[in-house]
Amino acid sequence: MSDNYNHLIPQAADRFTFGLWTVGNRGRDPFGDAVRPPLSPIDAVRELSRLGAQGVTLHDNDLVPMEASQEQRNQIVRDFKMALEDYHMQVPMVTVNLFYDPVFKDGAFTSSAPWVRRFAIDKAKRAMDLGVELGAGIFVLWGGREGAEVEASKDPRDALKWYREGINALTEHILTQGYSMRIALEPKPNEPRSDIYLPTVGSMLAFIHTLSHPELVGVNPEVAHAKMAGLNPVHEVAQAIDQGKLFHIDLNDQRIARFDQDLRFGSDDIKGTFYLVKLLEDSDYQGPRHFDAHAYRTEDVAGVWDFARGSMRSYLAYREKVRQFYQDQEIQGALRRIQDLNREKSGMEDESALNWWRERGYAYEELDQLVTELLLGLR
Ligand code: GLT
Ligand code: MN
Ligand code: MN
Repeated sequence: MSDNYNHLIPQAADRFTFGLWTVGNRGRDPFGDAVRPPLSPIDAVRELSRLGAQGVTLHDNDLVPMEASQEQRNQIVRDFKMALEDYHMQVPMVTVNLFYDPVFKDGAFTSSAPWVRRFAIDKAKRAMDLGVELGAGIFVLWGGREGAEVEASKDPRDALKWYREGINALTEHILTQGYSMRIALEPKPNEPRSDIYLPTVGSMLAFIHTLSHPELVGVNPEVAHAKMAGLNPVHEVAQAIDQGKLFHIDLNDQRIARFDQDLRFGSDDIKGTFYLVKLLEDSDYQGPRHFDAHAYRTEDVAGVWDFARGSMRSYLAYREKVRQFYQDQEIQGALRRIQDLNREKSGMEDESALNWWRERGYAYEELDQLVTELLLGLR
């Protein structure tokens, strides 16, 4: 993919990041085994740096195996930090894996068992410590196992109370340790649980206001998760921005009414992606553009790097389309005409004004066609 489009070459200032688990995804699915070899965190850092990413993100166990001794852990972290320095890469966000180990099969923070809840909270605190050591300012929490299949097994009000206690323990940890870290909760409606608690951005935002330190907690919306819930990711992200709660974002793509696909960003829903990039670029969101997706299972190692390169390149291409949207005379003219019409009859309250508003057309067909043609490369 070589060309003369310099604006499609990622720069550190674009703040592109990838989870170690994304490029490290080995293509396992519920029906088939791994199709790609393991990728070491240091190799991921080197390759992503070469491709123009600004950083990587990780779960505690993407870097430090669950069974590592304290000594092994320290050595792994030392080597990793050296690689970050060598390749000028950052770790703006870390998260904790509270879903893989069978101990969490009926939930972590929302487990009915106090022992499991305590274990989950301690593990999350240690992941935060690791994050601080790596320079991360954001701690993402995706409660993948916080859900249920058998509603009779626990009262959802208890689950929410325990969830709240868990997050409160983490903000307490931030404050007692003096960390400058904020938490971003990531909603998802289902998978791997039948129903996951707090399934949308809206429910997370309402929950955040019940916490003891809501100022330390925001959201990490994911495009695919909103689509799985049948929602419009642009509106989900807009609501987070409106509340000052967009702390982080997971970029990918998803077809509706499908399993959790984690498709490459911007690869499926071209119009939806355009409006999401437009929203992010129009807003004052300064955080990372974090890709949480993976290469198709058909791909070998080379395909993984095509996936990573394509994710960033597409973001920049969409961003370029946003620039063209603002420079396009016809699009801007159509928008101006619409705004002018919206100001019609102001001050008039008679029957004729009422009828004018009833009968008027909004000319959105013309506007939408212009945007469609812009995205199709006809403009
Ligand atoms: C997992 C999930 C993602 C979360 C990651 C963070 S892990 O792959 O599907 O949406 O963001 O825990
Ligand atoms: Mn995610
Ligand atoms: Mn996901």
